[in-house]
Amino acid sequence: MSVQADTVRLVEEHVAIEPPDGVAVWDIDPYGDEVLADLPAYYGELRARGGFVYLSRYAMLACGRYRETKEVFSDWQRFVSSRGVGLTDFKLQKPWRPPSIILEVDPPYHARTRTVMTRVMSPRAVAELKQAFQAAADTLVDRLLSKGTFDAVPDLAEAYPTAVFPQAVGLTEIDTRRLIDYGAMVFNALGPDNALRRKAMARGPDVVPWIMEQCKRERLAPQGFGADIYAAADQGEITSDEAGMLVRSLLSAGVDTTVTGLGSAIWCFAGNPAEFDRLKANPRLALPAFEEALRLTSPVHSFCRTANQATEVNGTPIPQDAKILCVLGAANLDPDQWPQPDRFDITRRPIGHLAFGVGIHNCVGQNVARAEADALLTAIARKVDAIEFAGAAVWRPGHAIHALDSLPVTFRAR
Ligand code: OVV
Repeated sequence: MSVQADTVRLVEEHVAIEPPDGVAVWDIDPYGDEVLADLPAYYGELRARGGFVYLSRYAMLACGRYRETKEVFSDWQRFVSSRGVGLTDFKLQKPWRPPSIILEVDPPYHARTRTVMTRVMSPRAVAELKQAFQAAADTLVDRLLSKGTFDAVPDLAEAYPTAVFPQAVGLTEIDTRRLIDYGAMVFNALGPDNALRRKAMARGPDVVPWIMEQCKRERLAPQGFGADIYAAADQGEITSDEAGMLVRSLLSAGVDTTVTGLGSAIWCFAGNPAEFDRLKANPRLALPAFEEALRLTSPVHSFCRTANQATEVNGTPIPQDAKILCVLGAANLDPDQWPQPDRFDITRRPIGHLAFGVGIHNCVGQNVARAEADALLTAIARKVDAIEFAGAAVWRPGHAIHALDSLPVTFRAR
């Protein structure tokens, strides 16, 4: 029996490439506990080693400089998503669930599903939710102020999106735990079969059947993103099976991401009281502040692409079939792109950050995420005088998500 199941070279799930000429070989495990416990340190080391590094443990490439990461992410023809955006190459190994019909596909198929989702979460559609989002934010912030000291991960970051997003989708049964745990499965499935992935996947038998049930038309409210997706099926734009799969995408990507982004935004303000003072003085900075918190903390820290052909990026040869770990979190802190990258500056307006990705697969729900953040940070700016740490912030290891596990804070009323 192998006692080293977690330290063997895990390459059977994708094509093992040889290190290209001029690329540094790095024997780090980017999915190891030590790395995931301190991502910013790893980001800096990754960028320092070059535009690309060869991860010997996985026989694949990684990039973390802004220029290369953006180029790989921007070119869906050379760097495909249809072979999976995690370590598994769907050409070689069966994915753990039927692939997403929007994330894990390429053009031309991608355009059809993407068009539906773009319309369903258009600025106009999201604007209609603003009042409900603001009312829920005001109520939650009042409740948190009456508590005073609380853990901002469960009590704020998880509480807010799960109070507004499932309703926006039109779920008629809301199970916060299962929604959050499904996100943890989907994102941790992108990494190797290690203890972290197994722990998340262990929730599958309880969570997956429940999620799939909620995607059915008869389970969804007559109004909401879910109903709007099924309306596209009525128009013949997609099939009704595809509609169910797109609802699954909403539930895959819409909960843990916003939970994480909002929690990390509060962490940014707790650590930067002068920036919180600027937000209080001008609550209209709520959105630019959220954008900056996304750049600084990158809720989705990494996604992979697969090179569908031999090519070259900024002088580095890329072998055909290479998996490339694109470390968005590292690109968002690249000093060649961002002056004083580690500074939280709510007026920076970090146009071009990669926290929502870039290219044809960039986050289709970003208007919804921004609407949630705008409502919540606006409520906080109006009602809260100070945000103080009430204990140590603890980060949670994740194969793709960079999230807080615990954030004890005190809200002082204005
Ligand atoms: C993890 C993730 C991100 C974006 C979309 C999806 C999943 C999906 O299931 O479509």
